[in-house]
Amino acid sequence: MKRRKFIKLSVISAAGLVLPVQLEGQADAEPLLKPGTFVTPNADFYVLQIGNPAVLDANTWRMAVIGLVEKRQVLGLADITAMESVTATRTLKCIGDPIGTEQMSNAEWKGVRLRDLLEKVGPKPEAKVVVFRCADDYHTAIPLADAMREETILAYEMNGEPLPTEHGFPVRLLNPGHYGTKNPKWIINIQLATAHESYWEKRGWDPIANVKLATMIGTPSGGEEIPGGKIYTVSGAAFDAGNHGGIKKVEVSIDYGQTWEEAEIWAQDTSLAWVLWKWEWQVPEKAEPVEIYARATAHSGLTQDEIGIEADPVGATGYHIIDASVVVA
Ligand SMILES: Nc1nc2c(c(=O)[nH]1)N[C@H]1C(S)=C(S)[C@@H](COP(=O)(O)O)O[C@H]1N2
Ligand SMILES: [Mo]
Repeated sequence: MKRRKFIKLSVISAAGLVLPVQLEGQADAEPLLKPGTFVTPNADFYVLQIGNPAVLDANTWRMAVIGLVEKRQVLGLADITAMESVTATRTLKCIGDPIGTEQMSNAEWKGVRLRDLLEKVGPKPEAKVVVFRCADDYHTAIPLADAMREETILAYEMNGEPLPTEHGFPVRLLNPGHYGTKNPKWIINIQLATAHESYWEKRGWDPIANVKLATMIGTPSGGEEIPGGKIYTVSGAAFDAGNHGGIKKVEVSIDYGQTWEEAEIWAQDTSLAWVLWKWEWQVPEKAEPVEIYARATAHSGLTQDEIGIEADPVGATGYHIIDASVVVA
């Protein structure tokens, strides 16, 4: 067997406990990621935060918008839901997620444009960042220019329901192009400022947190036995959060990256959502171990590299590789 030229990624990170989902290891099982699971149900959406979820009461919740503004405001939930709403499909991914694990999910969100709210308060010219303080003592900041983008949303609904407690009820930020760290939940205070050092930056993580181009294999999972002599559907997701123009193609290799087969993209939305892909493999009738590689190419022309980096501190890169074995009855 050819040795893989691959640096093993570490699997534990400070920005999140990695809790791998237990999969049924059936070779003939339905793919884990398929068009029917393009939108992750709320109950299956990954959950990650520094402590316990904050439990807030919609009736008493207030959000102050303060700092370098012309006219500070204190808003209740009714003030926000009365504003013009937008809906969008958005994928969230944790910066601490080693490529291919489970800290990535996709939902349909409803909310308001953050810029509509910021225009109400009028940022002063010296304001450079928008700081979000949260009920669990988490805090993070984003550049004012990012906050003013049309796609930056304060969300209050997720898949047609009020934001579930664990996903930030009553209001969270959806900040396109950026890992979960820059998508604060349970927001209670928004402050315009000149600079801010955020919770995870103080602990060494990237203050920018741009999502990296990555592909994950959902099926098969590691160690699975794949029956030889049949067609097997390899499938997964790819995502660049729009940072490289969106996913152009996904390829799979079963010969350690010597040759690549193009996968079919069978579910997609804008580049701010993941794409789901599949590749029908005619499995040889020969019992042997196999390593399945997957990589994506973005519209910018960037193709993922085999050699990866660990998640800490800027987010993981490199191929997702699944070790499995072909079995013959
Ligand atoms: N208030 C608050 N918001 C937070 C966090 C947190 O600890 N507290 N964690 C962030 C991180 S690291 C991630 S990956 C996402 C996860 O969002 P989810 O739990 O809705 O999937 O929330 C982000 N927003
Ligand atoms: Mo995260």
